[in-house]
Amino acid sequence: MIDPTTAIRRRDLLAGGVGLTTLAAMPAWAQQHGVSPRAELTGPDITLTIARQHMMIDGKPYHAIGINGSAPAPLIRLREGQRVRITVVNALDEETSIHWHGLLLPFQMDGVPGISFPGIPAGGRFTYEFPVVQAGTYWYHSHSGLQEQEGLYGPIVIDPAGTDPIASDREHVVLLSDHSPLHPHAIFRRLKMQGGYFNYQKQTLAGLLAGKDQPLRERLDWGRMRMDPSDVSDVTGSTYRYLVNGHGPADNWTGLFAPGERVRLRLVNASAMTNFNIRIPGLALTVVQADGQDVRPVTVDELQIAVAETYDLIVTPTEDRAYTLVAETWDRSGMARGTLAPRMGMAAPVPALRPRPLATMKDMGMGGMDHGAMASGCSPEHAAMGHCQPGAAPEMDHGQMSHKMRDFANAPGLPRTPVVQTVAPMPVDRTGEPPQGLADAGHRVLTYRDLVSARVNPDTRTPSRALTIHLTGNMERYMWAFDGVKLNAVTAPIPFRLGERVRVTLVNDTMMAHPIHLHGHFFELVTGHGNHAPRKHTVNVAPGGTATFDLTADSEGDWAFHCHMLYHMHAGMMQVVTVRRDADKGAAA
Ligand SMILES: [Cu+2]
Repeated sequence: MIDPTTAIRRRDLLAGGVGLTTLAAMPAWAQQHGVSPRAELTGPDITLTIARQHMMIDGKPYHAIGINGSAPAPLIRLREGQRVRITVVNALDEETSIHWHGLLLPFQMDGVPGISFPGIPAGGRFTYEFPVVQAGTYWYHSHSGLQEQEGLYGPIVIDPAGTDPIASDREHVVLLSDHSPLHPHAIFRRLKMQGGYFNYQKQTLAGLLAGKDQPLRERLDWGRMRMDPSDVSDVTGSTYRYLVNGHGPADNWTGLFAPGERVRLRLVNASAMTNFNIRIPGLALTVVQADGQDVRPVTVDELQIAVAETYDLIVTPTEDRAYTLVAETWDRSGMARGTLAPRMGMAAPVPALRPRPLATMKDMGMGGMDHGAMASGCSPEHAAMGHCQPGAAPEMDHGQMSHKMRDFANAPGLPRTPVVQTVAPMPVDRTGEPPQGLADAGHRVLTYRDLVSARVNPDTRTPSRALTIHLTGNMERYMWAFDGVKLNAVTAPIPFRLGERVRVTLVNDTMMAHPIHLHGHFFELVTGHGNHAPRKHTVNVAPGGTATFDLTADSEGDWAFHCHMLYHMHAGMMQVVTVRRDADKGAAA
C-alpha cells in the first residue's frame, strides 16, 4: 500500500513544488483557538495558490484541494470602497477557476470558465481586479468541474465603508460544508447509475405497512409513482462528513464568547449538495443579514440555510457555559457540529438526529390539490378538463400517474424531453412555509417571508415584463435542467435588456429543492414586502413550489444562472443570462 500522505506530497511536488504539504493546515480563522477570525488575507493585493493537499477530519486524512495550504480556503477580508487585485496561481494539473459568490463586479472578473473567461489552465495564473462596491458576508469557490466538492471554497467578509449598522462585540465565521472520501466524479457516476444511490433511508415494505407517521393513502400514491418519499436529498450522510469551518463533529470547532456579549455568526453554506437546519439549543437566533444584505432583525429558534446562501445571526449567550451549534442536514442523515463556549475544551449536549422528514404530496407539486382528489387519481381540475372522473380509478397504475404528472396543461411551451419527467400540476408559492422538514419543528422557524430588507430597495419600479422558468429533472436518469433543456443543449442564452426590470417566477416541477443562483446581480424576492423586499443572490425553490423575484438587469455582460446543488449544475441545470444594451443586437452590443 502506498501511504496516501507520501502520495500527496509527491503529487504536490510534481505539480510545481508548492511546499505547503503539511497535513491539515487549517486556515487561522477556522482554528479551534481562534478568538476571532482576524488572521486573514486582506489589503489591495492578494495571492491565492491552488494545490492538492490533505484535509484532516475527526483525525482522519482526506484528499482535498486547498488554497495557500489550507482547506477550506483562507478568509478574504475586504472593505467596501477599496479596489482589490487577486492573483490566482494554479498549481493543479488541471484547469481551475475562482468565482466570487455574491459579489457585484465586471463580468470578466466573475470567474466562470466558458462564460466570463477561459479558465485558468494547469500551471497558469489569472489576476482578478475589481472595485469592492458592497459589504456583507460572501464566499468564493471553484467553478471548474466538481472541484468545489474537494474543498476549494472559502469565506469573504466585506466590512462596510462606514460604521456597521449591525453592532456586535465579537464575530465568528461559521462555514458549513460537506466532504466525501469518494472522488466527486465517482459520486456523480453513482448518481447517474441510480438517482437514489446514496439514499439508504428508503422505506421497507414492512415499514410501509407498519408506519404510522404518514397516512397510508399518501404512501400508496408514492408507490404508484415508483418514487420514495425519503428521497429528500441525492447525496447523504452515507458518504458525507459534515463540517464546521473544516472540522468534523468530533473535532468540535469552538467559537469563544464572554457571557453577555452580542456575538455575530457569519453563516456560509459552502456545501456541494447539503442544506442545513441551524439551531443552538438555549439561544435565540436573531437574523440580521441574508446573502450579505442587511434585513430587519427577526428572531427565531431555527433556520434552514440552503446551499450557497449566507445568513448573519446575532446571539447573546449570557450563561457561563457551552452551547452546541447544531447544523443538522435537512434530510437528517447527518450533522455538522460546533460549540460556542466561554473557554476552550468545553462541550454541551449534542441532540440526536430528529426523525427524517418525508416528502409530501405538496412536494410533488400538488399543493393546490386535496389528498382525496389525489387518491382517486382525479383532481377537480382534471375532471373539469374531461381527463377523468372524480372518484374513479382508485388503483391507477404508474403509467397513468406518470402521464398525469406529465400533463403539460400547466406548463405551456415546456418541451417534452427526457429531462421533464414530471410537471407540477398545481404548484404553489411556498416561500411563506417553513422550509422542507421543519413544519413540525415545534418552535420558531425562519421562512423567506420573514425577511424584510433593512433599507428601501434601490429600484422600486414595477417590472415591465414577466418570465417563467421551469426547474425540471429526471431523477432516474439523473438529468436536471431549466425548461427541460440541459446546458449543453441550449442554443440561446436568456436575454435581458440592460436596465430593464423583469418579474421572474421559478416553478419547481421536481420533487427536490433547488437553490437557484444568479451571478452578478441581486434580485428582490416577491414576498409581500413592497419596496423593502429582501435582496438575495440565491433562492431555494421548494419541491413542487414556486418562487418569484424582481430583477433589475443592471450589469452588462454574460452571467451564469444555475442550481447551486453541484451535481444538478453538472447534470445540466445551468444557463447563461445575457444583459445587453439592446437585446436584439445580441453579442454585438
Ligand atoms: Cu438543483
